[in-house]
Order: sequence, then C-alpha cells, then structure tokens
Amino acid sequence: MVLNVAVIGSGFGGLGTAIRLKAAGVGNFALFERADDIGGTWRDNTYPGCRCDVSSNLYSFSFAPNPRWSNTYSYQPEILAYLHDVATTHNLRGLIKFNHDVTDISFDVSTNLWHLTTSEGEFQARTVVIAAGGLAEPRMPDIEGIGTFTGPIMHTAKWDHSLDLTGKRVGVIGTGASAIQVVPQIAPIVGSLAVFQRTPSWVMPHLGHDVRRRSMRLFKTLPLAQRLVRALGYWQRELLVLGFVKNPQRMTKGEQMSRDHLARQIEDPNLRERLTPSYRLGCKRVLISNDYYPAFNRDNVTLITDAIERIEPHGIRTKDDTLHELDVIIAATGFYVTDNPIGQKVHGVNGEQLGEAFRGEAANYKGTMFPNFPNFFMLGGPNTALGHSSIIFMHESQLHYIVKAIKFALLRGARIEPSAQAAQKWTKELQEKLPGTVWGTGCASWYLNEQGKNTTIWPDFTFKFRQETKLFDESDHEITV
Ligand code: N01
Repeated sequence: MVLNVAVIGSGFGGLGTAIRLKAAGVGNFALFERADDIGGTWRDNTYPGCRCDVSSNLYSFSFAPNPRWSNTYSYQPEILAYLHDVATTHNLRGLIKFNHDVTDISFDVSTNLWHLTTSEGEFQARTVVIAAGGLAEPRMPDIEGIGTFTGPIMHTAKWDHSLDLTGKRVGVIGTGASAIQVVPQIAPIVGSLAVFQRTPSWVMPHLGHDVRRRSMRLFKTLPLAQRLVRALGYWQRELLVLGFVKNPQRMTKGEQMSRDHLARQIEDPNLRERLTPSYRLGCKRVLISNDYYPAFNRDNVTLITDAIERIEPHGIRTKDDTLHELDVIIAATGFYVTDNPIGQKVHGVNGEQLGEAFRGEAANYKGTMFPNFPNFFMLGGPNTALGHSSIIFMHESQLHYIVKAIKFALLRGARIEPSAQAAQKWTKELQEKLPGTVWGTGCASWYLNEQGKNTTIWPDFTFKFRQETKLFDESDHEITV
C-alpha cells in the first residue's frame, strides 16, 4: 500500500505532525521511529539534571497545555511523560512503526513517489515529513587516542545508568547546556571531577521554581489563565530579538548580569576570570543555572582550561603535559546539527543529497521545502531553530504550511516543489539578515556550518515566521498534476 504521508520520527515534531494531519482529515499515514518508544531527544537524554531551558508553558504544544507541570522549567522525565500523555490522548501509538530505522529516502521520478528503505523493509509514500530532530545524533569529540582509554566513555545523550560513578575519578569534556546540568548533579557523588573547558559559556540565573498546587488547580479549571502565562512568557522572549538580532550591543546589559551572577557564586578571582567568556552574550547558546558555578567551589571539582592534547589509556593529557588520571570520561560535546546525518539519507529527483541544502550550500524555501525534493517537508529545517524561544512554536508554524501543502498535493494528485527562484529569494533574504546579528559577532558555535555560515538560527521575531508560514502560496511552487 502506498502511504499518503511518511513521517520520520516520533518526538515533539513527529507527534505534532500526526496530530495536525489527523485534525486536517488526512488519513493513511505512518510515523517511522528507529527506537522502541516515542520522545526523540527527550527519550534519549536521561543524564542526571537533564532539563529544558525554556519554560514548560511555552515548551509544549499550544493545543495540548499541561496544567500539571510541577516546575516552571521541567526536568526530562516530566517532559517525556507529557509526550506520552499527548500520544495517548490523541491515540497516536497505532500509527507508529517502532524499530523501523530509515536508512534511505529517495524520490522515484517514474512513479512520483518517495521510496523508503528501513531496517524492517521497503515502503512507498506520496509525501514525506522529516521530523528527525536537530539534536538527535550525539557527536563524540574527535580527540586523538579516544579509542585507547581503558575506562568507560559515555556521551551525555547516551547515559549508562548501570555505571556507578560513586567515588570515581570522572572527567567531563565540554561546558555547554548539557555539561552545566550534569556537573552539579554528579559532583557530590564522584571522587573527583575534572571539567575540561575549551570555551566558557555565559550563564544567567535560573528563574525556575516549583509550581504551587493552587496554580495547577487554576490552570486546570481556567485554561485561559495558563494561556495568559504562556503568552506573557512568549512576548518576554520575543523582546530578546531586539538584542540578538537587531542590535547585539544591547547584550552588554545581559553580560553584566551574568558577570554579577558569577561574582556572587565564585570568590576566587582567578577561577572567575577563567569562567568568563570573551565573546558577545548570545553568540553561543545562553545558559541558565544556579548550581553550575557553585560546583567549582567544591574541593573535588577542578576546572581544566589547558587544551586537551590527547586521550590516553588512563586519562586525558593536556597541552601542558599533565596527565589527568580518570576512571570515566563523559563527553558533553553536543550533536551533529548542521551536518545532521539524516541529510545523507534523503535523495531528490536527480539523486542529489538533502545534506547539501541542509548545510546551506543550496537554497531552501521557508526552512521547510527544497527545490528538486517534491512533496517533501522538513521540520526544523535550515534556519528554523532559535536562540531565544521555544522550537515548538516554530514547529507549529511549519506545520501550518506543511499540512496545507500536503492536502493540496493529495487532493490534486499533484507533485509540488518550491521554484528555484522562490527558494533562492528566501535563502538570500535570510542570509542577508545574518551578518548584523549576535551569531555573526565572531565565536565558534554549533549554529554555524563548516564554512562559518549560520544555517541554523531564525534571525527574526518568531511571529514573522508564523506569518510567513500561514498560507500555502501556490505561486512560489512548481506544481505538476
Ligand atoms: O552541546 P554544545 P550540548 N574538545 O554543542 C565542547 C540543547 N540542550 O549538548 O564551546 C573539547 O552546546 C564545546 O566546546 P566549544 C541546547 O539547544 C538543551 O551541551 O565548542 N571540548 C562545548 O563546550 C544546546 O545548546 C537543553 O569550545 C569540546 C561542548 O563541548 C544543545 O542541546 C539541555 C570538543 C558542547 O556544547 C547542545 O548542548 C541540554 C573537543 N573536541 C542540551 N568538542 C535544554 O535545556 C566539543 N567540545 C533544552
């Protein structure tokens, strides 16, 4: 049987797509999931302290508010439980093909169908939605000798809960969003903790707190109250665009807040100095934590700022020729983002790889569609991620467009793809906005591709993206019936 829609992934993106397709009356579709459970990155990241740095009222579907969030910034188990609730409420599990690892998605010009190769067999679909997630593929550090270490090495996104860290000499590589959450959690139990920092992060005070029962009751009986809280959080975050995008000079105020936060928590001026970034706040992802800096006040935690030379059988050797002896290494080294491997698995009408477009070497349309990839859509495509707000808002915007386009294609039996002209216009205008933004102020970050081009972040207010994706614009597409 030929599916109407093949959706790849069952995290926030995949589940959101399924709900929107059902609501629009589109039937005969399936979600392909490589694992045996839903949840995407929120299923995979189970390291101690894993938590969302966007408030839960905003980091959730607008159509599925959760009045029971126990903290304003939820931890991973509660977010995963939320996704399970959503899947149950919307009766989605029967639509998901679990343990189906998709290895190839190619367009067949003779049938105008997408051909999917999976670990469980072949499938055909009229349209495809990629919802595989931008933070789905953990990146191990490319450090000489990594294979020679005799102890366990684990990535934060693949936490081994059977590994007892009690009393162990542990090294954490990286000081990004994952590291700052895991370091304070494991510091009290390990014997010693060496944190290997290549670049310090800007860290702001965390405003998260437990939600009172009274508020939960209010949100349940009066959903409008929760919608207002969500709206307030949304608009507060939109104001950040004035600094991130319009005038990065404004970030100096935030930098001072972060310096004050550091000064309140770390007394040693030398340590403070080494933890202070030298790039503009926002150029890399801004982090929030109240317990990361204090972890360095513990006697068993050391900040290592000498660059790593190599990994040896018994530890990590830094450039000053010190061997830091370790029992366990934790790689908090992030993900393949601009070079997400999913890009190598998708092939368009001429056999070209999607990866080229995704890396920013070819044009895309609204971060969602690509010339030569007919009836094909990507959630979290180029320049649709955010530094200041909730990615779920962007996914929902994309879904407005995607579902309208899918219905258009299915009702007419049409093949639709953005015209080269429309895609070039979109990509050019977007790239022209980027140089003046905070992400172009000269730091290395996972927002930039190998050529230093930002192919990840949406450089504007998110409501502008919502406007852009409201309607399916036939005139921007090549339509063949
Ligand atoms: O990864 P990162 P992450 N040698 O790429 C360092 C989301 N997230 O997993 O800065 C030495 O930010 C690297 O150093 P440098 C969130 O969107 C969200 O922490 O490149 N160091 C950096 O310090 C986040 O932004 C939550 O110099 C090496 C670190 O490793 C994204 O995931 C929670 C190295 C990688 O930091 C990724 O965060 C957690 C090497 N060879 C994650 N290679 C939420 O709360 C890399 N590094 C939603």
